[in-house]
Amino acid sequence: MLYPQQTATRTLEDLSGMWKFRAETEPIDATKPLSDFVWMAVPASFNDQTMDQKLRNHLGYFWYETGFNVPVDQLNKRNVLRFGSVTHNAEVYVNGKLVVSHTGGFTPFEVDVTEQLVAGENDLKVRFNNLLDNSTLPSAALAKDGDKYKMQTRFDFYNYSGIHRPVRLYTTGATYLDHIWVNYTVDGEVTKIHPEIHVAGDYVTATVEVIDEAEEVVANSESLDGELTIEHTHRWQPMNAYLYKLRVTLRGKDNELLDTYTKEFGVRTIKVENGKILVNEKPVYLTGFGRHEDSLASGKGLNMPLVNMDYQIMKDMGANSFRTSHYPYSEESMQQADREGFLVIDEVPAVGLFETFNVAVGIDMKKGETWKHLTTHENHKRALSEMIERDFDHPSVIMWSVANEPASHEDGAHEYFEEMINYTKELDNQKRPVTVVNIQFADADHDLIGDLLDVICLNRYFGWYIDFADLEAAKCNLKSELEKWHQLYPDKPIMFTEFGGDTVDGMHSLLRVPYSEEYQVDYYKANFEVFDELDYVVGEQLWAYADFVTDPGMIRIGGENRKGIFTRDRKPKMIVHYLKDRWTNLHHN
Ligand code: GCB
Repeated sequence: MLYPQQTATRTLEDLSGMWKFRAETEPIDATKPLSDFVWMAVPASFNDQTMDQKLRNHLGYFWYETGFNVPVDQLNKRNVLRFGSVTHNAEVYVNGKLVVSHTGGFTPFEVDVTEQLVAGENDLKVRFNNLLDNSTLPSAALAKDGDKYKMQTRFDFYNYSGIHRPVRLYTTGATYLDHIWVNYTVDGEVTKIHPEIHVAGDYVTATVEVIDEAEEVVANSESLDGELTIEHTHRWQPMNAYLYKLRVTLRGKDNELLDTYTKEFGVRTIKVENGKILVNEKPVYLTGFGRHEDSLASGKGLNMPLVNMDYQIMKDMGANSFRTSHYPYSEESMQQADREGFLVIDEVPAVGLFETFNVAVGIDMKKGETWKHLTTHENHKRALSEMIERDFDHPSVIMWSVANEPASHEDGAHEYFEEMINYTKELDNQKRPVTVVNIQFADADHDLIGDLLDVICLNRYFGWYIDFADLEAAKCNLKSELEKWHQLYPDKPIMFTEFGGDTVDGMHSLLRVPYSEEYQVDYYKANFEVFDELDYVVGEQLWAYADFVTDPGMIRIGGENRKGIFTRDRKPKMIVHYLKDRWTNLHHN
């Protein structure tokens, strides 16, 4: 599936706007206009657009409705309806008829609706749910009490839902391109490209061109499976991006133009060797954050001005990377990450694969039987393949994260992840490194899957959930755990994908107590002191970039996780200035 594009052969219409919306509190007939609705902006989460608390917190099914007009000429084309994402589970109805269902809240899906469309006004309805259970990604415990759902999520962010990313109607001819992957190998300056291109329908001739940033055609081929060579390659470098375009054109009899599509890509290598992550054969040290798609009013909905602002803030601070914790981010933000040169760890929504998980990590949890009780296999594989299909050509993606903090210390974890990691490696022709982000419970003494990973990625909270307010003990324990990991896997790089402590902006303390901005500074300095002594530590991604909304909870002040180094509205906490200084003076890269 390609990102929708207006080209000489394709039209594109964005159906964003104000749609009708309601909860399914009674049976709804898809052939009738929606009654008792409220207005909702699309794309966005529905939750924070309403003052109706019952609606905000409703668990179950919901409906959206909109109308759109189709000119009579457009009916001669192939019409495709495409959703950037619907969280978590969607059924789409066009003029009353079910046209597609999709499971998984963070990847795109599309459907050919040509048969269902009429000239003039058409009706579009989307039924979705915000329910998660033992089979879904993310994971939750779901029960039903009469006709009421009860859900206990196993993750630490608010379960925003709805149509989160753009809804578009695009057209193609009967012959169209529907998959392009730019496979390449690069040796010095010379890049050999063997694109993987799928076409539906018949064509007579094809051209494939590689275009550089000066809009010069630097390689071309007259067949879809021909080799293309860039003689003097301009590599895509971390924080110094360079993007090529691959333009594919199909023609029919009499040279008639059938389809044309242009896809951006970058040329870089990525490899793990001798305890280092190498980009373009050079070791990189990752600086940056775990983040969330989370903003005022939009919830988890696409908010490009904020994405852009965040990228500029991160660049200014000397951050060169982030993880898409805990789900694939929007296509638009990935495209922009390519252009800025960020190094991205791309994560599937496999968060909460830990049966007895509780947000209050300090609470002693008994060992569960996660791998006996979860039935996520099928959904996990689908989420991996949809993420890789979508994100394959992003040069920014340097590693796949197959899960965040699963119960990797429980029996059955090795079998489960061996299967998922092998599957990921089979799908990715680029053979990027693969990781599973490790939880503190599954420390070096208990984890069962470290041997499967290319990079050991640790989420550690010494000085917060463990050794609270005791940074001396935190440093000792952190160091001794790191030494154990290194002993176990001396050739594997180790990086931090999370570390942090809740900090209330504006709270100051001469005693530098936890929750104050002073403690956050001390906490990070203590962690950095340990990292800086160990050359096998190859990266530091703080938790988190900004405060974000969670379920209400005793340790979630104001319904937010406050570990951000910025508040939710991007006010800097004290640590920001220290970090900028550290990262802009780091000589690791
Ligand atoms: C974690 C999770 C993250 C939480 C964080 C916290 O380990 O991966 O989703 O938000 O801890 O702040 O507790």
